[in-house]
Amino acid sequence: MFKKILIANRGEIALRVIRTCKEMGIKTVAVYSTADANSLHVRFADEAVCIGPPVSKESYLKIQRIMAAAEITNAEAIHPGYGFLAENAEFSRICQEHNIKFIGPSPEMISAMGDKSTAKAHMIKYGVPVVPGSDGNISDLNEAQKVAEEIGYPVIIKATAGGGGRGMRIVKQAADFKRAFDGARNEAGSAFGNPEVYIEKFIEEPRHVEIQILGDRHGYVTHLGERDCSLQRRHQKILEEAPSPVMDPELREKMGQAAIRAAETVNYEGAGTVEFLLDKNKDFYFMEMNTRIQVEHPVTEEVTNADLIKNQIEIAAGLPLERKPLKIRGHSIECRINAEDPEFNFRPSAGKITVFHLPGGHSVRVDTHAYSGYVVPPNYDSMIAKLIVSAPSRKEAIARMKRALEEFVIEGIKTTIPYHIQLMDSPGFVKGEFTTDYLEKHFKFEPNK
Ligand code: MV4
Repeated sequence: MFKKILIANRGEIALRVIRTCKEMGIKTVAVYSTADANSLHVRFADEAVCIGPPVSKESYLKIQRIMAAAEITNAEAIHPGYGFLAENAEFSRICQEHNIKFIGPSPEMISAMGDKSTAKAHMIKYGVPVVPGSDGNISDLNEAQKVAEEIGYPVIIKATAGGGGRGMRIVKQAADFKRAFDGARNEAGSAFGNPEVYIEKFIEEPRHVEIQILGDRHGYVTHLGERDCSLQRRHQKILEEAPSPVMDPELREKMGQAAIRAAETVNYEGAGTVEFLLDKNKDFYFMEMNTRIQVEHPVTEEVTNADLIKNQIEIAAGLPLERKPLKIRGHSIECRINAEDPEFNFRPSAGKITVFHLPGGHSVRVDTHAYSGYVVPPNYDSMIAKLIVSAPSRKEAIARMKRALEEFVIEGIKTTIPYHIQLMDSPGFVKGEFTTDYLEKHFKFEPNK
């Protein structure tokens, strides 16, 4: 096992990794920008190295500085968390070249799954269901229009290098195609340095259901059930839960086996997530594969009893996964608490937290790096806490979440807590009847309620 791990991240996920390392008897190295000098991940790590100024490009994204920090502290492995360098193939390769274990997949795997057309072609080859669409990327407008006609409108144009909805266009009718195609290619070109796009049938009002998988170096791949991540705003997840309210054991088995197949055929090593779109008829389609630990991993931990960070570290050290049948117990919900003002279109609300009182009690978990007196810097992601609850049933989990949200006191900045409190009473959410457009089309936050 590793004696020392460097965490190439900040905030709650850096703290999350440090906690598991401590429990495993592994020493930790934090890296931090000058904006994070007073952050808890710096305080709780055994050692800390300042790697630059607040702007991410000069600190958390600066590969040479992170490698230098690993070398001077003799770290044997690097955990990248999520975001920043977690899905950067070059970083994974540089770690390899320096004999530092990257706790995540190989550079080849990151590249293969990061390119959406390549990933989709792989899934087709191994019988994982995908949305009908073009055979790979299309750069010629006339050819693209022909394919769109064949598929039938509405269609969706997606950037192969895409993510977060950038370089993506929904096209309802042929008359709008040229504009959308040019727009998608331009946006993809400037956002990712790659203008290539592909075309798919647009699935209307789907759910976003993803399967957590783990693969070890010995060729064994298993899944830990699903998370329902349909509740999003502008491609930002707001609330996630496990299990999905629409899942049954048969569908879970089918989707789980599809995810395992997707990963097995590439000898996937580490923790990963296979995202699916689930339509009204409960047909599911591969969307993309994430080769990192995800923000919403705790809801899976709560219903399966796993420690996914421990799994990642053991897999990276070459240990075999324990082979045991999947057991899902109860229900878990995560609310993302962001430093944003829901009264003003979720505008960022950085600054000093004057009062920070955590909820507690039965089956309440809070993953956060914030505390009373903490200053939320304006430079990074606005998420300051994840409130995770579990209970025997979904109904009890919602009641517990509402109670915990009401206990949570954060003063000095605006947060999304009031938004979540109202969501707990929203009829569609309570019934478990919601799709990816629920928050933007069917739920309205009322500021003065
Ligand atoms: C789709 C889709 C409908 N049909 N693909 C959004 C981000 C990117 N990962 C893929 N996305 C979508 N792909 C087809 N063929 C709808 C979306 C989509 C979406 C997916 C999951 C969660 C929220 C979403 C919000 C808007 C669009």
